[in-house]
Formats: sequence, structure tokens, C-alpha cells
Amino acid sequence: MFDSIAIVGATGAVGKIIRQLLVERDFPYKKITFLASARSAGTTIEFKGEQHTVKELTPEAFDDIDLAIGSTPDPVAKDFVPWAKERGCVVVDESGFWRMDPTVPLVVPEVNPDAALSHTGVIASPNCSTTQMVLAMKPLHEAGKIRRVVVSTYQATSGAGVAGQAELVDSSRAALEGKPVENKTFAHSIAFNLIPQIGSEKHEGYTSEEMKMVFETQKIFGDDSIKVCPTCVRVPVSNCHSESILVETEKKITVAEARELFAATPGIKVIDNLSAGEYPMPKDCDGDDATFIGRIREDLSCENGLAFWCVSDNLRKGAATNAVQIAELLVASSK
Ligand code: 2RA
Repeated sequence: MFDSIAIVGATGAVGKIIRQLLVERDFPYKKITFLASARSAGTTIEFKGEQHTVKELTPEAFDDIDLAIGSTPDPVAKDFVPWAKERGCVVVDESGFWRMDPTVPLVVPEVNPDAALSHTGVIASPNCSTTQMVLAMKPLHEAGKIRRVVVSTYQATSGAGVAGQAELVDSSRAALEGKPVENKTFAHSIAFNLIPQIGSEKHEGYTSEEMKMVFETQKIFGDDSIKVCPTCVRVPVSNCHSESILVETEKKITVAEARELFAATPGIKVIDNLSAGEYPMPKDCDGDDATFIGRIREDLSCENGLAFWCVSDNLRKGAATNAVQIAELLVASSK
């Protein structure tokens, strides 16, 4: 157990869910500190019936912290993680900054838990679109070795923060009222629209969000031979990312086998009855920690292909829950 823990970015959307999860999961600690930028420092947070003053994120703030769970923008994580490490504090970091550092394990606890134990002071949690996909890939990779993945994402506005969710509501209302639609968070109006760009242009026509899905997947499985072809799309959904995933395996996996493999995997729930109109949808997965899978079917275009639909709450399993689960692995290993 870690006596003194901190949440860094405690006032943000993911920070708020991390706080809820520590209560829901009865996370063990003796003292808790909430850290945030100078703008939010001094505000109060009610936690377990007590008022806590949010402290400013400074190097000295880590003087007596043993474990920090961070959800901050990348430039903030770049600075604060070394401050924490220098003071002997272990960090579970939700940002993108440390994920591809070769000295930093990138962990989804249901997929590569052992990697967390080889940390040197910081463990990264993957991007939300990667997390749900690798969780779904895990049992198929073990059973049939995945060679190739083609994935199209349908990513909710909450992936762009509270401002993204607000922009969906405001721009939809404006469009319905025939008023001019303003877009600030997204490059185009998200109301009644799809935007086939998340992140900046990164590599040969692929965006930064898409290349995260390539590189993070290979790192988590420790296998650069897994080929990933992603298309990431922002959709007018408030919360929960959906993904259409096609995997090609070395050894054929039938639909019945896949259904059994998914159902037996911790963290996955299967909802798959097309004739009854039952499959995962964002509206039903909001607030749940599971990754939901449905529409499991054989690929009609290649021999060992399996197609399915995957939905997960990007703020929970895609961010807060995964980070707290990593912290739980550390607690378990410190006993
Ligand atoms: C998004 N994946 O949905 C990003 C957030 N990390 O924009």
C-alpha cells in the first residue's frame, strides 16, 4: 500500500472520475492530496464527506507523496513526472507524453499486467481508442496470433474534454434553431456531421490519433509485426467511443470460438444478437467500466478474418479506470 497518494489534474473531467473510482473501488491510502494548475488551486473538492483544498502542481507538492495518478495535458505531464520521480513518487500517467518512451511501460491491466512491475517510476496508460481495441484483441491474439487489424473509430466528443461535449450540445441546438453554428474545439461543426480527423497530420496521410493506435498496440503486445490500419472519426456522440474492428489471424478463429473467448475475458461483456437488435451502443455503455463487443462475424473478404463492433466508455476504461487499475496492480505488488 502507498500511504500518501495524489491525483494530479484532480479538477478535470477524468480527474473527477478518478476520484469517484477511488471511492467505488475502496482504493487503500492514508492521506490524499488533490493537485491542479494554478488556475484551479485554492478551490475545494468534497471527497468522502470532507472538504479538501486543491493544491498547486509544483515540484515541492510531491515531497511527501508516494503514488500519483495523473490526468493532464501532455506538456504538464512532461514537467511534473520528473518532479515526482526525483522525490521517489511513482506516477501512473494518463497523458500521451510518456507512452512511447522505451523506459516507460504502457499498460492495460487485462492485457500486459506484468509490464507494470518493471517500471522505473512512471507507468503510462494508453490512449482511449487503443485501450478498448487491445483489450478486444488480447484473447484473439492468444488463440490465433493476430497479423493485421483494420479499425475505424467513431469517437465521442468527450474525448476532446468537457468543451467538446458542450460544443456538441450548443452547435446542435444552434443548427436546429437555424442559427450560425460556432465551432471552437473541433475544426468543423460536429452537429449532424462526422469529422474524419482526430489530431494533427502525422505520417503519410495518417493522423496523430491514428498513429497512436498503431504504435501503442505494437508496444502493448510487444510485437511490431502486428499491422494496424486505423481511420479515426469524431462523431456527434457525447460519451463512449465505438470501433469497427477487423482482425486477421494466423490460425482461423470461428465466430463461436470468438464469442467464447470474448466472454471469458475479464473486462469484456458480449452483447451479440443481431436478429433481436441487440448490440453495444454508446448510450448503453456510458458509465460502465467494461468494454462491450457485438456484431461478431466472419470476414467475407479474407480467409482468417473476424469482424466485430466494440464500444467502451472512453472516460472510464479509456482513461480513469485503466489508470486506477494500474495503481491497484502496484498496490498488490507492494504487499
Ligand atoms: C480523443 N483519444 O478522443 C482522444 C482523447 N485522448 O480525442
